[in-house]
Amino acid sequence: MIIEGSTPSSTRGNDLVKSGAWSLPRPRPIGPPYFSRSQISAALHQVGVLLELKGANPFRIRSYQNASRLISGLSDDIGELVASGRLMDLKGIGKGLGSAIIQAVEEGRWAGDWLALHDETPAGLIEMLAIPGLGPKRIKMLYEELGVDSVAALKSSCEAGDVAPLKGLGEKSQQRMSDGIELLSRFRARRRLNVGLAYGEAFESRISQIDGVIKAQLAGSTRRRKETIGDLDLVVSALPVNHEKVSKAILSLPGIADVKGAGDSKISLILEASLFDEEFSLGNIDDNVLDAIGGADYQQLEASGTIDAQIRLVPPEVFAFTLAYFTGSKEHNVRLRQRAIDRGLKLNEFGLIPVDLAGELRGMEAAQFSLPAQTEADIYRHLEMDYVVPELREDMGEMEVQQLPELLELKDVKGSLHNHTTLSDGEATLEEMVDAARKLGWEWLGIADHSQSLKIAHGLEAEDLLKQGKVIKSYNDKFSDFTIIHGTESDVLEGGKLDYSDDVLSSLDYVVASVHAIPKWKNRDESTNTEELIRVMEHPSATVLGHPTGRILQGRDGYEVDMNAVLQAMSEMKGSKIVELNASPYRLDLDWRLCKRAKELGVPVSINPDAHDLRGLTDIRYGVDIARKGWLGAEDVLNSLSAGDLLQQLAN
Ligand code: DGT
Ligand code: CA
Ligand code: ZN
Repeated sequence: MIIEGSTPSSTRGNDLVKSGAWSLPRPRPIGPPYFSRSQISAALHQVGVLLELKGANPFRIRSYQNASRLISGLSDDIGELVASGRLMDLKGIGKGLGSAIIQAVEEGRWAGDWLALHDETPAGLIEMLAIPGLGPKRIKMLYEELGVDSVAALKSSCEAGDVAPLKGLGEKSQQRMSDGIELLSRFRARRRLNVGLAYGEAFESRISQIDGVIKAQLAGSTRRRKETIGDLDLVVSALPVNHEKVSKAILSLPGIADVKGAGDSKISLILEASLFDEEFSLGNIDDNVLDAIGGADYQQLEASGTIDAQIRLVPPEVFAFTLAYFTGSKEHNVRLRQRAIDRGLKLNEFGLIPVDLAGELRGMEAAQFSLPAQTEADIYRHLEMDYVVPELREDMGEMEVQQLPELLELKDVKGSLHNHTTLSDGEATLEEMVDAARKLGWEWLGIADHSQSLKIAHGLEAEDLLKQGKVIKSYNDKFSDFTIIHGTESDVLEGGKLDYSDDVLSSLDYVVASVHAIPKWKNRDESTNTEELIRVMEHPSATVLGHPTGRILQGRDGYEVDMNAVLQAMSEMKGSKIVELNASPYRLDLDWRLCKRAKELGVPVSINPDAHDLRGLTDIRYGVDIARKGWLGAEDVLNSLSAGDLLQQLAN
């Protein structure tokens, strides 16, 4: 079955071109109005840009740009504006443009010349519009002067140095284009967990509310809480009689930039940020991090970004099997299938089928003989093993271990150590941070502002740090139900030394030692870095190793370091040496694969949002996700301790 209106609106057939936000919006199946105000505005904007690419009359281009702005700034409902005839009265909406809008809103069809404009523009030029900082004028010039007609062609031209000599450009523009292409390809390949979860959870919730849907659940790498996400996978359960209706309703949800395919049981979509009720925002990004991920160009990409989603629509009795299959990981599934084979069973996305009953039958036909499973736990039970939570399904030992660990939960968290205030580069005061931490239900909060040598982050002079200590002490004297714990994020200096004198350092409750001279560390070999990190942690005052590799996800790799050796050395040092799991979704450093190692070595983990504002504290959730993925339980992390127990451990 092909669902009406589901043919991909981009018919150019180039899989590399994620046209996404760059096709004219698709009409909602139920109308009029067939389009929303923001869709009409977006379409006008697109037509303006395409006209510019084509080199149309500047007045004509401007009339589309102005109309787009005008419509997006209106507060009236577009349907009413059209129905009442008031649209044509608006200053700036000419006759031709106005009737095109009316046709779209009332009939769900875009004007023929708008569609033609899309079809006659080379796909590669549209693709190039996604490169941050590159507009239609320059694309047109590159096309005319150099014959550049795709992102790949532009990349080669930049590499060959053909772009710089063009009029009005130069080495700097050429470099900027190169960087933009690199940023775009990185951005398109994978997205960070927080972005995947934001889109995935919003879409899951919208689908759950559709009439006829029994259950909708996010699967794939997002459900397994991988640090980055390729695409979203969702499994939806509904009675077969409702499948057609549910499919149609899914396709009419807001936030769908494009439909790549839609069939009886599988829908393939591109989602965009209009999925969210409120404007999509990831909040403030720490300057240092923003720099590593592409600065303003990155913010532009994120705002207009899209993410692919695969949806499987299945009958309720198959749901648990399909969910398990599409949750993966592939490696975990391979192990499960082998376990099934060993028991004379065949496991697939449709069921767990006794081989002797199904014979030669395949797919859903064979599935009628499946063992029943209401939930995934039933599947594991049939395979004679304990339920494995999604985070652990990576074939990292979960199939062999006698007993799976009881994992940390968000509700176990009583506080976190590494957070900033306005004294260094934070956006909230100490009092505001404490208030927010109390609201999260925490019992204590660690403040570790930057140290004096880190000038760009307004590191504190020793004197100010000590003053901060006095303020904290008087707070703690006043309140008995909440404790502020005083530390510093001491910059690691030349030769593996810590910032501040030993006297100052030993007056604090704890010291987070963090490397910020990333370029220098990236220019050195692994053994030098490893030795230096070990030397840092040997300092009697060094308690927590902050963001241990300095990586920025989707931005830069960390410096080379043998973390196994560092953790091993830390486990043998005198006193309590702690490794940070930085919970910022841009870092998630310590890597989850190494959390398990820290646990085996008995090195406690401190999960830290590294919050620079109030919202930043809530990043703790990603840290908990990654800690779970790394097999950590409440007993393996400092965050679950009471303030008293924590202070005692830190005093060791
Ligand atoms: P991603 O999207 O790259 O972040 O990672 P996943 O894990 O979401 O992978 P994806 O989207 O390719 O597929 C979702 C799940 O579906 C995957 O974790 C396991 C299952 N799956 C997909 N393709 C295969 C396959 O060829 N064989 C097996 N055994 N499982 C597959
Ligand atoms: Ca996926
Ligand atoms: Zn830091």
